[in-house]
Amino acid sequence: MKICTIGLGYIGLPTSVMFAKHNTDVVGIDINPEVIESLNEGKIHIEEPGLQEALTDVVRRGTFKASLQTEKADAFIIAVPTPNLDDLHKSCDLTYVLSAVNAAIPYLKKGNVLIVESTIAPRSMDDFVKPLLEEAGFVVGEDIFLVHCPERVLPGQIMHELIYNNRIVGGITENCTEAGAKVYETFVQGEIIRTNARAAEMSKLMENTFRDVNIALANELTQVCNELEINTHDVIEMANKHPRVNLHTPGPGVGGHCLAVDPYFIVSKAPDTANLINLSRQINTSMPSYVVNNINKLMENVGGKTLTVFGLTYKGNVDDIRESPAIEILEMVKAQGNYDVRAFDPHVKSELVADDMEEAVLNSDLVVILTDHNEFKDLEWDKLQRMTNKRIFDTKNVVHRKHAEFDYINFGNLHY
Ligand code: SAJ
Repeated sequence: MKICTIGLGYIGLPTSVMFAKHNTDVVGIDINPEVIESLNEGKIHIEEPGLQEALTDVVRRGTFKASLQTEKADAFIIAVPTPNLDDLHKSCDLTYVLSAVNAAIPYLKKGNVLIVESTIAPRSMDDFVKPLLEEAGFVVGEDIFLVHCPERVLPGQIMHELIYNNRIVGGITENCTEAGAKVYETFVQGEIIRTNARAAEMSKLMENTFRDVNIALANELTQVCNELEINTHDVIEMANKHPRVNLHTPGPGVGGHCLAVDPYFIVSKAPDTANLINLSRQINTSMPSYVVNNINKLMENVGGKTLTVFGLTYKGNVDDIRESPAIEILEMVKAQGNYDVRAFDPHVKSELVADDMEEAVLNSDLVVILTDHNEFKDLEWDKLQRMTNKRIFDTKNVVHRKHAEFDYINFGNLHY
């Protein structure tokens, strides 16, 4: 089998490499010439455990190559971004998906499978993708097998989850579903769940929406607890001892290209009905302001002038800053103009961050932890000794080992 993947980002590249590892010929397409060049030299352009070794192997074996130019194949897999549009309900922008489908069409032949892995709004396959193939003269379900197979892997664990997670395969027709399932049987060891395209679209969106709504509940709980002087984390720990309760973890907001995006795809398709989903988004997007208000209070009562932000990525142990609440908080405190603001993140290489921890905290009045990197769990306290005011504000409840000299303020149990 030969596979042509379109889009070599966080999902498309690991997926391509995984197929290539399992004796499939893969050509990966991307519009970025630098990405193509680097991949053909065997170098990855994103951080993901296990990916570099796997790429080196498949480039050496010649089962993977990257190219700017689409090629004929047996199956085409589209894994391009689907951002939010800048409209009232932040609906799903299908531009990249539809242009990838258009790029594949001239190379399609009878019997090919066309799979969309990108996260898309409900009904996108039926209402937008299928018509493009029909306009090109194909009968879907007879000539071309059209499938939505949403990616559901967790950044940081992609190489493992690609193999062991269950996979939802939703075809336009039953023939399509079967053809799609065969493609993934190449390496998937989880269950391959067969369904239709619409249910596959909605199921993927609801997985992330479930998490977003539950995080909103935890974030609301924190604010209520802080108002009533109750320790949120104690409450969560106790409540979660109940066999049917699973309260999520509060934090400075919800980031990444999934949870902060996907719920809007549902809201925009059913704006008068999806009320809880919409409200949860509002609660989670208000968290950066809540954090900044608390930073201001903490700085005010020591007359603080210098602030250090620890962690800019949207979650721990990744290098991804997309939709990161930490970046939003950094921008908000900078825009206020009240403090000299520094940032430190061992996973981010950018002019935004200081080179090392000691330099970032020199004369600082407050360190605010915004990301649960391992480096912050076990803080190297000796590197923080040159702070002016030794105060740590931990919005992720991440610091395991405390230090008697430092005033430790937990987000779920605020004191000023
Ligand atoms: N977060 C909290 N509290 C929590 C859990 C997470 O504040 O209790 C925050 C994180 O800090 C982060 C955001 O939520 O800012 C999202 O993090 P995440 O780890 O929940 O999710 P993602 O975006 O890295 O990956 C999710 C995964 N979905 C689910 O776990 C249901 C992944 O399986 C999906 O493949 C991915 O979205 C996607 O591509 O849709």
